Amino acid sequence: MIQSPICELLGIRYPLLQGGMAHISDADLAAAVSEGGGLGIISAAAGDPVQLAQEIDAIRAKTDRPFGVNVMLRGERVQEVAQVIAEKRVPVVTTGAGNPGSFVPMWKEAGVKVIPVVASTALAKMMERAGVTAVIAEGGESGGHVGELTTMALIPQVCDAVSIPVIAAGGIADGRGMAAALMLGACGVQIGTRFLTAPECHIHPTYKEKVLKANDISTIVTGRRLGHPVRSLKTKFSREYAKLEYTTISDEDLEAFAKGSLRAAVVDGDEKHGSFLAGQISGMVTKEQPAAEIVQEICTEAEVLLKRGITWVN
Ligand code: TUI
Repeated sequence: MIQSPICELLGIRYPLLQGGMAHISDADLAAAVSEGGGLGIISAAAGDPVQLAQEIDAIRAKTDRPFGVNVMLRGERVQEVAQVIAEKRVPVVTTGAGNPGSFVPMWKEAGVKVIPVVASTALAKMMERAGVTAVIAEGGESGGHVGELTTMALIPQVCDAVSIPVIAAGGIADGRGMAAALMLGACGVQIGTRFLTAPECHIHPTYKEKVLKANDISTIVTGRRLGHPVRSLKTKFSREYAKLEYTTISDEDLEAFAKGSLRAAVVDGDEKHGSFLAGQISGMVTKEQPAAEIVQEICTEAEVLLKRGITWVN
């Protein structure tokens, strides 16, 4: 059994976190992951503090195990969302798409363990100085908002830069990826895309179908022009957006073109207007599988690989 320092730190059985996917990760998915021995994470990206409080109550009704809430720092009503997390004394908070520095003291005071997502060594070091519990270093293979570096390049550099635990994310879908991340110095992994096809993940069936049909070159990064690159599945919408970025369209019109696209994908399965966020490993997601089984399968696979080592090394 793989037991790393973050298991004890977070009170979990397996060092595997489920990504807090915007408009996707709810109490059902997060509870299933936490019950399976990982850390389930609810997304607060919808920016509705009342709904977040309900989701927190819902997961507490489903499981006694630890869970987390993810705050998308570019999202709406971030201050109120941050306050709900402190008031509800959520066990763990993860953050994405920015620097959560101003919220760290409030969360720490409330006993919330803070684990920011970083895409560079600079932010990782700043976060360590702010007193966070650990960092998630996320490579650009991931779905959604992406940084510039790959997981392969980012993880060892972040591990060298800080002394707190580093959790790897981006491009990890199975035990091979997990074992590799641990060899790079990470003490755990965060996985998003693989959970999209779990029965506890309530996205539109078209979204699931698109992930299941994806291959290695099915994703595209758009949004660089506006400073927030996002990886999604190639669709009519994402290809059109990619083209528009290189035209004289105004930033406002470009932004308006993508408004509501996450909900259009998740809720409506709308291929014309939807942004189906997914990582480069979508091609490795080939079946529907319960979330708890995913957690256990990945960790068992990694354990076997790490124990066996590489057979041609004497
Ligand atoms: O945040 C994510 N992934 C996301 S957020 C999201 S919602 C969204 N909706 C519409 C448009 C764009 C996004 C979907 N997926 N992952 C964590 C992550 N954080 N990846 C990269 C970063 C990051 C990048 C730069 C974190 C910090 C950072 O620092 C810059 C700064 O502000 O200092």
